[in-house]
Order: sequence, then C-alpha cells, then structure tokens
Amino acid sequence: MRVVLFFFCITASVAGYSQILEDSNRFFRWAETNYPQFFSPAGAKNVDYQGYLVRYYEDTNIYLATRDGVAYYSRPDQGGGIIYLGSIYFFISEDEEGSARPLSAFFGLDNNMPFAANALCFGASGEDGMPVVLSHTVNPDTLQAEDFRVVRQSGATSTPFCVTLRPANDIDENRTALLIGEFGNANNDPPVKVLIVGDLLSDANNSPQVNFRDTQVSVIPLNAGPEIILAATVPEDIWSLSGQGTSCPIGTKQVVRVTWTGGVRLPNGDELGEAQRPLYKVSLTAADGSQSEVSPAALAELGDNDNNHFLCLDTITPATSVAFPAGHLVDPNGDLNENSKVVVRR
Ligand SMILES: [Ca+2]
Ligand SMILES: [Ca+2]
Ligand SMILES: [Ca+2]
Ligand SMILES: [Ca+2]
Repeated sequence: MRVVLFFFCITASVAGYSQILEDSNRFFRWAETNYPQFFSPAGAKNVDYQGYLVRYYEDTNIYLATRDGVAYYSRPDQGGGIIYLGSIYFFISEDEEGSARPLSAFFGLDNNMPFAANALCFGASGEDGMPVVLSHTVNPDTLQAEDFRVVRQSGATSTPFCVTLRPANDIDENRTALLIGEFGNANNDPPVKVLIVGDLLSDANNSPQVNFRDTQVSVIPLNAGPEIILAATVPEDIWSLSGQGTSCPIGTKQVVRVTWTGGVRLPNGDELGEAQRPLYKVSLTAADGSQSEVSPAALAELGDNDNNHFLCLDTITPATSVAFPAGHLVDPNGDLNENSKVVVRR
C-alpha cells in the first residue's frame, strides 16, 4: 500500500472517461460538500492510477477513489488499506443539488379525507389525499393546484382541487405538498403518476433556486405502508426555535429530521411516544471513520399531524444514516410502515 500511495502522489494524469468521470466527479463533490471534515480542501485534483480515479485531501490526509462506479477510501494514518465504501450511485442518488424532483407521491386516503381536513382546504372532506415530498423546500408563493396533474391507470388526468404545504409548514419544512381532490379510486382506475406541469420553485434559502416544472414521480399505491423518504440534519438555529410540534430537550447536540412519505401514527391512533424512540437507529461516523449506532435521546416534532419527526441526539458525532423497522406505525389508511433506511443529508 505504501507503494500505491506513493504513486497516488506522483501520478498526475487526469482520467478521460466521459460518463464514469462525470459520475465520479459528482461523487467527489457530494463527499466534499457533505463531509468536509474528511474531504478538505474541496476540489482536489483527480489523479488516475491503475484504473482508480483518486483525489487526495491534504488537510485530512485521506484518499478517496472510484473504480468502475465503486467508491473506496484510504487513510495512511490508519495503515493505508483500501477500504470499500460501496457504489458511487448509492451516494450520488442522494445528491439533489441542481436536480429538483418529487421524491414520492403517496396515495394516503381514497375518498376518505376526514372532516377536519376542511380546515386545511374547505371542501376537502371525503376527497382523496396525496402528500408529495419534494427534493427541495419550496417557495409557497409559487405553489398552486394547477402545478400538479395526477394521471390514473387509464390515462385519465385530473388537477387537484387544492394543494397546501400544511400541516408540514414549520420553518425549514415546506417540502411536502398535500394534494387534495379526486384522483381515481384504488379498486378502479387508481392514480399511478404525478406530473408537475407548472412553475414551482424552490425557496433558495441555502442553494440555487430550482424549478420542479416537467418532473414526475410514480404514485405509491393506497394499500402500501409509509416509509422514511428523507433524513437531513437540522441547523441549531432552526431546531432551537419552537414550531407547531414539540421541541428537542435542552442538552440536545444534534438533530436529524426524518420525513415520511405520509403522516404516521401508532396503530391505535396515538402519536409516537417513548416506546417508539428506540426503534429509530442512527448510524454515526466519526472523523476517524469509525462507525457506531445509537437511538435518539428523545423524539420531537411530535403532535403537529405532519410527516416529520426530529431525532434529538446527545452526540456531536455526525449522523450518517437512519433506520426504522417495519410494522410499528400506520398511515391514515391503516397500513403498517415498511422497513426504512436512508442516508442523512447535510
Ligand atoms: Ca412540523
Ligand atoms: Ca378517489
Ligand atoms: Ca397506504
Ligand atoms: Ca411532526
């Protein structure tokens, strides 16, 4: 390995494979953006070595490499072995930078929106409900019902009767659009696809503004259970504010927001409680690359009837993935949740 590292240092030809190179560069950018504590300074030069495309990060003395679409790293201070990380596509599929798209459309209720939904949108009671989770938070002023078109199995289409970001409209939420209307029936011509056909813009708080127009997503059928579609760290200046849901306790050091495809409750209709807290498993990755798993010290963002939970952690070691086992929570249709495991976005 010493020889390999030596070659990494002195070889300086830039690889020229088009798609693999482009995808590898996306992977390197993803790593540099999301894990600057490991991969600094960003934008290190690509070096080609025996089929590996390598970047060396001199601040941290770490090599990151790809070969045939697979990612590896090496740390000379830990013996310098080449450590397998997995397919680069596993990582860059999480990279939404510049690519606005709906992540999920969940056929939550068929002709069964509750009376209370009239408070979200008058006339919603008895309609279909379909939360659509988006890759970016959106500018509410650009969200209109006409931006969406729901396509049924037969090809028939309909425009929602109304669209709202409520109830998932706390600061930094604003990415779950609840579509209400008649989208077909589960037992006879169910909805299969949601198209975004109008200008719907991200809010550009932390990234360049993007437009969701001309993107689409398949519909998760009525009888499927909910799953976690997104997990992301929440800045302290946001989680320390109070929102519509409960807050993390004093002493919390890191917060991960998990976003489900739709709202989840216990099978008896109650909100989650202490008994469900240990079901959440959070993987942590330390600066030396070592991994560990914890459950949150507390759950928060509860009691506000949306599809988000806060996992309040009592460690600053960065959370890198979140898992939740199948069979404990239900969606509004009473279907038990699916097994979930997602990478934490930074
Ligand atoms: Ca909320
Ligand atoms: Ca219906
Ligand atoms: Ca369902
Ligand atoms: Ca919530």
